Amino acid sequence: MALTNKYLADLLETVKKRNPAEPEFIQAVTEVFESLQPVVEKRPDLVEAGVFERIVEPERQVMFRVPWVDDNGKVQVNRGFRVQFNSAIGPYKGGLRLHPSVNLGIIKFLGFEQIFKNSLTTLPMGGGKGGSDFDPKGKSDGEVMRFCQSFMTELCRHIGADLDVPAGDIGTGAREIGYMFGQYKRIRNEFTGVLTGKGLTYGGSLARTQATGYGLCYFTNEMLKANGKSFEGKTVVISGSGNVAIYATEKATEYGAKVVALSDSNGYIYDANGIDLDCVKQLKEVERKRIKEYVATHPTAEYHEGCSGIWTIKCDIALPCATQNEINKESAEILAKNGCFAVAEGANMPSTPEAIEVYQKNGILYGPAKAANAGGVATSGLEMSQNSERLSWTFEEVDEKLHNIMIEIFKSCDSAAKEYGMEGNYMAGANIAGFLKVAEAMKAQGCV
Ligand code: NDP
Ligand code: 2IT
Repeated sequence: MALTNKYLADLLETVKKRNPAEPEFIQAVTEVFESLQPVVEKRPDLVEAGVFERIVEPERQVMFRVPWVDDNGKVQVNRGFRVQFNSAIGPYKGGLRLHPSVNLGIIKFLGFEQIFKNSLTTLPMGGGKGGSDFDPKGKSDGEVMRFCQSFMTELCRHIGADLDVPAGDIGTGAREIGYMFGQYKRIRNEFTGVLTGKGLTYGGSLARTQATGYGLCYFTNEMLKANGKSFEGKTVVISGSGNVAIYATEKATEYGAKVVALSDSNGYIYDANGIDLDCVKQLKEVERKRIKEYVATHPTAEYHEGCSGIWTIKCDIALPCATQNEINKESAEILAKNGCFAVAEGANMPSTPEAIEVYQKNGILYGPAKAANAGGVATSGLEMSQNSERLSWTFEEVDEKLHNIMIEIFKSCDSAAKEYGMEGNYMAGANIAGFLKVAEAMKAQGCV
């Protein structure tokens, strides 16, 4: 979709000038602006209120030094980030990414996406994101703990249960959240729901671990049903082998699909018999090993070096669950040629704009990240509710709420797309539906 609306095209130029060297952020804004063109035409009041200019500028962003001492007694320095993007509909909410590739532009793209995603969940959460260029891989538990404590020593000044509530993302799982929570509690001398994704013994919610992957499958199932299709008997390829990929594999399998491939940043495994998820959980969640170890116990499975090869495996449904821009035009064309009829995104922005064009040209059903992976943050919202009422709900209760939220998210995307004349374009629907709630709140609250 080209950006032909002059007002948004001019504003995008300003965003580009103001944020040089942030290609991922520009990519995310461009996609949203393209979808919002009919909204600009229909809603001059939102233009008048300056909502578009304001929504692309974070309310606040913090960058800080994170010094820590490694196991050899040497001082290491990482860079920490927290971008508090938008608080129109609730406290800032979004994960913390720990990965060597992290920089301000990546955190801003993630924070920007989070605004619309959180709005779609129907829960009162604003958009934020943070992280560091620290790489937990290959570090000892002691090193990870010292990093997390140093990170939180600064971050704790900027967050709070009613202000900004971080959670996990790439590289930040239960271990890291535990160390960060402990340090927050110690410095602030308060036990509050300041983080989500906490352990079950100290305020975490049942089903939060499963939520993003399960939610992705709940959303995909709705999208398939609405188009006369289902998971039953289908072949599925899932990239990544982290939190999202593992629980997407579990739920897709429960729905009767066969998941035949998973990956990590080194390569991918193909198991024509269907992935043995217990083995993957043991390797990844317990032993923190590489995915290639899978073939040691599954000799009929194959391991291939390199990530993008996973998209050459013939499948019906592709669920990218690793990282941004992992499916480019070429990979999308191979998926289409092999008869793939649905792509739904567990990762944030895993498809390049050119890949999305290929899906659209080939009539591939496309579930965009900000709708399809919203189950994680939605369940974080449910964790916040449980913390506020100092109660904990059963797994079934949380899972049922999550399921209903994903059904509602699909409905909102579907009906916004129809209302704005783009039936079946769930990307446009997600962007419009997510935007409108935040925009109304921003307009109502005046020029802030
Ligand atoms: P994990 O850290 O648990 O797993 C990440 C997985 O993706 C690993 O298999 C990792 O491989 C792979 N990966 C990471 N970076 C790259 C890269 N640059 N190239 C290739 N593979 C890579 O993270 P999650 O499962 O939590 O997150 C996966 C995606 O889902 C991210 O895009 C995240 O933003 C998104 N997401 C996560 C949510 C959550 O609740 N956790 C909620 C919504 C979205 P390796 O081990 O080799 O690094
Ligand atoms: O991208 C995401 O939505 C997440 N990493 C989850 C954020 C959260 O606050 O649970």
